[in-house]
Amino acid sequence: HSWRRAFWERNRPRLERLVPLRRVRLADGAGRCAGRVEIYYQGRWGTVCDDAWDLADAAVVCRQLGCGGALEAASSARFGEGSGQIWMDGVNCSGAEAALWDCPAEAWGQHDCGHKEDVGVVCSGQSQLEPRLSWP
Ligand SMILES: [Ca+2]
Ligand SMILES: [Ca+2]
Repeated sequence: HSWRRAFWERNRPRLERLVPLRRVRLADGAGRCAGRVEIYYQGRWGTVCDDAWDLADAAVVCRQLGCGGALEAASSARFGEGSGQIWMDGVNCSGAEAALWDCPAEAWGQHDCGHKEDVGVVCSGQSQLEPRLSWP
């Protein structure tokens, strides 16, 4: 079905915004704006290796999540070891990218790491998106 492929290629940026094929979240931290960086890609959640991980990279994740600036770029699985794929390694953001996967890095899934090197971030912002479930 080449027409389908052509349609997809022509509309890819809009379609990916409607149906995100890649997502990012922070796991096992205090709230949704701190924790281990996890990336959803090809139907599976995975992690990011700490080789070259720094504050510029963390800033991109924090902005992408609507969590303000980055206070810390955590390495060595400070928020615990993830599981599954290690999707990114050698991440080298300038800090201006809209998404972590817009940053220069090794190819998806190419790494020389173990989960003991999973990265995390601590962002300055609090969750703006999650409803509060308790009374003040
Ligand atoms: Ca970096
Ligand atoms: Ca590496």
